[in-house]
Amino acid sequence: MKLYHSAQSRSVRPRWLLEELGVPYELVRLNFGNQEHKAPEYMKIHPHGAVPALVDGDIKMFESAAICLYLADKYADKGLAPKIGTPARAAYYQWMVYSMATLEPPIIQIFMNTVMLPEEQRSAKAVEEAKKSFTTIAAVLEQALAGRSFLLGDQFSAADVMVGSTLGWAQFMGVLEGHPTLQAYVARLSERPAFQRAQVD
Ligand SMILES: N[C@@H](CCC(=O)N[C@@H](CS)C(=O)NCC(=O)O)C(=O)O
Repeated sequence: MKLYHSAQSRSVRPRWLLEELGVPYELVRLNFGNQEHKAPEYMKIHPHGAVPALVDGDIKMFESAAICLYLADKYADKGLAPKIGTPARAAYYQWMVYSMATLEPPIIQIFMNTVMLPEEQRSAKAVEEAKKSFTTIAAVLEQALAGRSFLLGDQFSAADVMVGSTLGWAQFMGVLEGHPTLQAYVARLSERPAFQRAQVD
């Protein structure tokens, strides 16, 4: 199994999950500076030339959430995805999709307009709108995490990898200020040895 990765990118998500699962895999580091992610051979694996991508035998796939869903099910015995058809599984799907469809977009908008874009292209209005949207999302997540260690309760799951890593990105931009439950959640996740192993360059 090969995971295509670049440091401090979304490929940390499946890398973290693989470390939690404790299964063997090969980490293939792509050097963005050398445009290795746009090489024709790699574009056959990820047609957008982005990370992460996973190759597992005949399977090749991309999208961090999809890869995490696949891995957690492939190693179901490790208990990082609830059983299909259970209430916990419903919540698990909900948070997995929420991480990408609802939580990540305002964070991307803030990142683009405070870090990524050249200064003359940044929009303060876009940042303000995204922060407003994030405030609503943060309230929903704070309620979901009130009195519990993880999104599904006491049991850590792949949903925590997706939501937690995305919140970690928000924290990097200072957006978690005033959200102590979310800060504590990110801190709790950051203490996990598997999380720390996934950050090593
Ligand atoms: N929705 C995708 C986003 C993938 C993505 O945009 N990855 C970034 C790194 S965080 C990338 O590889 N960017 C390089 C590029 O698109 O050229 C996922 O979650 O896997």
